[in-house]
Amino acid sequence: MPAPPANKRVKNKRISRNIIIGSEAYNLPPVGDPTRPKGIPDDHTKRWTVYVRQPPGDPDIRAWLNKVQFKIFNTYENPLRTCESPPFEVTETGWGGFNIDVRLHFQPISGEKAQYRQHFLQLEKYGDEKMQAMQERTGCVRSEFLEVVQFNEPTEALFEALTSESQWDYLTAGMKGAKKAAAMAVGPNGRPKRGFPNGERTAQLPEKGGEDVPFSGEGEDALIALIREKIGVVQKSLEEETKKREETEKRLKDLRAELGHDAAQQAAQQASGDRSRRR
Ligand code: SLL
Repeated sequence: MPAPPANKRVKNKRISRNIIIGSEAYNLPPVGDPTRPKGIPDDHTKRWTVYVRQPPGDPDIRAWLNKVQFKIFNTYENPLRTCESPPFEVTETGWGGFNIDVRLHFQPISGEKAQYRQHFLQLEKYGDEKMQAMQERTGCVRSEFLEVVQFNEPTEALFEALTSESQWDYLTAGMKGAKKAAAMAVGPNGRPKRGFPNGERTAQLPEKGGEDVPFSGEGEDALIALIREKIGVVQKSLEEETKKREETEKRLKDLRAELGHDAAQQAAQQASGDRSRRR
């Protein structure tokens, strides 16, 4: 099968993906503390990481995301940091928060231009008392936002990638044997997967059924045979009923004829009686 073209678009389709854009910051041990890492400027009080991640269990971000650039504060060395592959993150040390430009570059098959997001690097505690107590206890300040990326009328190649079962392969990548087989038998929605075991999508039913395979060619044949048998039963009883109806109709006709004859006589008698009484 040739690869779908990267310029043809799938009309009236929109596919969305969620990503998490966030940062986490930890206090550095103070200057003079033997555990403070060497080579960090004295005025730096935090170590932080800014990142783009996929929500756990979501389809593979790599299906559509090619690379991420983080534009950090311009006093840093090489402030435009490029991550060509996961993890899409930058770790640095510093003393203050600032806005970070996040540039999302899509896979070439998508034919999409880069998109921009912003994330404020939050270093200080924030939120309600309970939240700040937690930040104090763990020594970690985290700030995360869910971002949605929408693909309107994606290219055929991107559509293929965003609908492919292989987007979940990463979930079973580390598994082996029975565990992997069990995990692969169900899709991300917990239902048995459609298609062939090699992940090829198809409307074709698998030949044989099984515990995890409720619909199969075998099952379909059995169902057709059952339906044919029941059609036969219905046909037979229809014939019987038709015969009964014909018999009943015939009896009714005979009875009417008989009754008609009697009724006519009766009416005639009554009429003559009436006449005799009037006289
Ligand atoms: C702003 N909040 O947005 C201020 C500036 C800059 C923080 C914050 C160290 C940088 C370095 C650092 O943490 N800078 O060492 O280059 O205007």
